[in-house]
Amino acid sequence: MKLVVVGFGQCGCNVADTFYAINSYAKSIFNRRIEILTDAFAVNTDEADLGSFTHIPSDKGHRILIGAMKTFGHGVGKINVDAAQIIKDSHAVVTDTVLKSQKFHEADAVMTVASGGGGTGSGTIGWVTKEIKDRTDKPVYALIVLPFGFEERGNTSYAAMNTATCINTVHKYADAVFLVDNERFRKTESSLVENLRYINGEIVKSFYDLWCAGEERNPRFVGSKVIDAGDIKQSLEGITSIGRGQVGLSIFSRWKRGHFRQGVRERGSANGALRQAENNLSLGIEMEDARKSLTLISGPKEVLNLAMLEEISGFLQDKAPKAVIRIGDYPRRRHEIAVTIVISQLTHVTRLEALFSKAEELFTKREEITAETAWKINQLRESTKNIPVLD
Ligand SMILES: Nc1nc2c(ncn2[C@@H]2O[C@H](COP(=O)(O)OP(=O)(O)OP(=O)(O)O)[C@@H](O)[C@H]2O)c(=O)[nH]1
Ligand SMILES: [Mg+2]
Repeated sequence: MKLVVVGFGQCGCNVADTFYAINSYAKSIFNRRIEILTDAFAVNTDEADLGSFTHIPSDKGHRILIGAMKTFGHGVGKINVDAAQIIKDSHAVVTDTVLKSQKFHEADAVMTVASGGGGTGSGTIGWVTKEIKDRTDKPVYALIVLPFGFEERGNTSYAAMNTATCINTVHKYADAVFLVDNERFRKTESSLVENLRYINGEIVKSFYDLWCAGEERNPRFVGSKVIDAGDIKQSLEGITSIGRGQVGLSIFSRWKRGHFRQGVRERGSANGALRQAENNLSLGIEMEDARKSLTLISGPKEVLNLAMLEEISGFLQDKAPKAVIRIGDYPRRRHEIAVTIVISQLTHVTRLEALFSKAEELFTKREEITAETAWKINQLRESTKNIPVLD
């Protein structure tokens, strides 16, 4: 499956940049020689942020600065309402650039990416998602990054309020909304920069085999149950989570193949990768709330067998009895078994419900705080009304 990726705000641009990098890796003659992106774009109100990543080409057709007349290139400082206004005035620049990009016709879908917690990304992604959706037949998938837990604390957390309004908007227009919860990937001992780099890597890695599988042209690596763009489109709808797990195979395994114990070991590895994928899901969910699921198992051709697919399919049917289950294989990897799972059309997500109710509480509180602040400032002015001002 080939995508056009458009990142908004700092987080969105960083993730889009990581997608760009993995596409270059996939295309390399030393690797898969597969193209999974037709192009990638970065959109921001902050000029400095647009210069802070490395892979997306640095011409102004790929790194798009919006709202310069209003922000002077300095961002919107978490106020997503301002960003939403800016994109309403300048959305044509972004949408035209994406739709007129050279290989747009080759793309199977568009992916828009932003964090929920910032101002620019969360305020602009919804409008552009809507515009692209209105002007093309291709599906548009949004990827929203949820804030770390600490960012949502307090009575004035923009992170919670912005994320809630962002998801509410994007959910209305996108065909599917991938949610990635920063909190699920956090490494307490590492710096913030390392955390973000690690999370962006994990996000992009989890899509890698999935996008590659249907683009594979070398018959040696084409699965017997191929997952192509059609399967992926049918499997994605509404709130969606993705996860990936991988278990290494012993370097001696190819010589022991055929022995009954080796078969058991390999099935164990597939099982381990599946459990890891479940644990690594980008959003904490209950699988029974899903109505669609897609699984891709990737490993050496001789290792992938029907019994493995059957076992994984049985596991998913037990866990998500109301979901349509699609499963496929991709005989690509040599030294490991990797499993990617996509859980979609979720009907209930505790994390999201908690976030919406927290945001609602914060919006009410913010009105109270604004009214109280105005009253107190007025009082302060009153108390100085008999003191002369040096005009
Ligand atoms: N996973 C991940 N999260 C990020 C990254 N950068 C920022 N975040 C998260 O995104 C939120 C902040 O949003 P940003 O993307 O920095 O904000 P923005 O869209 O640029 O908006 P403004 O700077 O307010 O104009 C916080 O919740 C951060 O934890 C990143 O590279 N990766
Ligand atoms: Mg920013």
